[in-house]
Amino acid sequence: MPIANAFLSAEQLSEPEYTFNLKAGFCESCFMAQLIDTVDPNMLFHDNYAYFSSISHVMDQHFADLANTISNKIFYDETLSVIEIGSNDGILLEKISGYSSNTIGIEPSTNVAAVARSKGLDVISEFFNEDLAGKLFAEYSPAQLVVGANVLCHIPDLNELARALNIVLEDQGVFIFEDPYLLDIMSKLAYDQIYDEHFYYFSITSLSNLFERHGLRLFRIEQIPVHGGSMRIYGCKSESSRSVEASVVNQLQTESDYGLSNLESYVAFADSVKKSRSSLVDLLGNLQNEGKRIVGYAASSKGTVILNYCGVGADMLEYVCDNTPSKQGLFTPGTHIPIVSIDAFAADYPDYAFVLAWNHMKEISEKEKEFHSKGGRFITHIPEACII
Ligand code: DWN
Ligand code: SAH
Repeated sequence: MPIANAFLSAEQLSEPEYTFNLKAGFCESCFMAQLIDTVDPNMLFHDNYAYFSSISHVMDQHFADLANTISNKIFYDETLSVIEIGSNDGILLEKISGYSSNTIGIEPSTNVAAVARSKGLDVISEFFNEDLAGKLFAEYSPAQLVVGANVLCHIPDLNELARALNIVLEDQGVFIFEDPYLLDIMSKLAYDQIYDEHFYYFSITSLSNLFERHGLRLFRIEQIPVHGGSMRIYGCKSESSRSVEASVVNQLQTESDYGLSNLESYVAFADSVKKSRSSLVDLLGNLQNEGKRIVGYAASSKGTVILNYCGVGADMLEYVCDNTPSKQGLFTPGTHIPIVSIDAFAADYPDYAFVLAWNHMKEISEKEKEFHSKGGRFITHIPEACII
């Protein structure tokens, strides 16, 4: 599998592409689902990171709501700092800064961090780790909150991450993370969440085990609909005065009932993924045989997984359109399909658009009413291959 966000220029098409063995495993001791072979984070998060969080209106509203929740329910001392890990182009950091003047973003991908800085935000371009935690503690006040969206699963050494949290957090401080949720991935067959940047696929069971090893604990969880099904976790130091809420206990039971701690559940998932691939390939192949024009919609990281795993290439999809200006003019990793603007899509509608960011289906279909009204149809593979 190529690196999911390593989109290629025309010149790079003739050069060899870096690939790695994409394999997910499951630990029968701590119940963590994770990648077996991993890619060095420096190859993933750098000065040309392809994903700009602010491309989605729905995500913008989601983060406005999160900032509001944080300021109402979590902040307890305005002299303490607030740290956001993986602040990207500042989509959440900017909103939190509206409620706290002592806010700092940590973002190793320098190109997206530069966008956040251009909004006047304070961002350190480094990986969050134990070393940086020590520096933050020395230079800023202890943290009343460490928050991160879609970043915890991007950090290969979670034991170090937990140690770093212990360093920066004030004794009553809170951490909040939201990431794709394993139970959603398994129940929706969202195997495209499995790629290089996502080192882990979290359950409340595996996260509780991780944090308990480090004198930390979860006290609240909330299931949220973004990115196809995510979990927001609230945690604190073990000795904090916050009591564990029913949401945590109930979810542990739900996971146990589902069989998230049993290897058989993962073997069954792997079988279902293979069937999902076959039905998608059949659907696309039949449409192609009927002479239909099919394109991809959204050059997402997940799209790289679907296209490469299912063997869907430039012979099947005319192009992939995407609203990120810096992706346009490039080619998809591994499959080398040209990426064009949404304007190019609108200028000459195809018969079908295969949505490679199914998590944004609602937002995309609302934007593309005209495509639909002119007879165009979307294809999705989640939870099963179908035309909508
Ligand atoms: O975890 C991660 C999430 C938060 O973002 C990262 N590892 C990388 C990235 O994953 P992704 O690339 O799969 O993210 P999305 O948000 O599912 O994909 C968005 C892509 O879709 C972007 O390239 C923009 C495009 N898009 C579009 O063309 N029109 C998105 C929307 C909402 C649209 O209306
Ligand atoms: N929080 C944003 C961005 C998610 S993409 C959102 O939800 O939309 C993941 C981001 O985490 C990238 O911008 C990446 O550069 C950053 N990241 C990866 N590893 C990190 C680490 N160790 N510390 C801080 N940020 C990291």
